[in-house]
Amino acid sequence: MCQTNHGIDKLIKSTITLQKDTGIIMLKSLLTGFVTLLLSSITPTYAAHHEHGKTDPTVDNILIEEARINSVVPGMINSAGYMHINNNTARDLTLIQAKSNIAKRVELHEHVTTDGLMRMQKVDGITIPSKQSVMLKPGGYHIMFLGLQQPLNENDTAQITLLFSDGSTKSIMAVIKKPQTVIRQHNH
Ligand SMILES: [Cu+2]
Repeated sequence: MCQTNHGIDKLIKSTITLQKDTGIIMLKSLLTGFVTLLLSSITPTYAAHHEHGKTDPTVDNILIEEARINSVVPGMINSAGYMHINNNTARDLTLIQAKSNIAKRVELHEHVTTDGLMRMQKVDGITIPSKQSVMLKPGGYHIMFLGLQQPLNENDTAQITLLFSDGSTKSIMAVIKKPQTVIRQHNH
């Protein structure tokens, strides 16, 4: 009995203290408001991040390295582009098309040797197995730029858009560099 009374007494006392000291109450409500604001600002960020992870876009899991296009001397109408394509997705992907404003036509090519002669030919696609990479390089797969619409000077850059079999696209910037290997020009 005595304890209960003492408790009530304490409560009354503390209420009075709080009412007296409005400064503390204001500080308390400010703090509560700040915490609420902090929580509300964290929640959407977390939700957005979670959403991003859930969507897992293919395009973020295709890594392009060392993209380059051969520079040309005046009079040359075609050029070739190379790059390493890393497929970090869980499925095989096929590069089915490349696009660029630098040429009238852009094709996917490979080099083949028949009767000791190396020549280029068009391919329908270049498949990059899941978790593997494919190198587009001189003497192998390459992107062919036919009917150049602009000069290709060393150290300039040009945009290439890659289209993959699952419908995803990826735009990259390729650096224009001096050809590493002399490749037989083909006649289109
Ligand atoms: Cu070619």
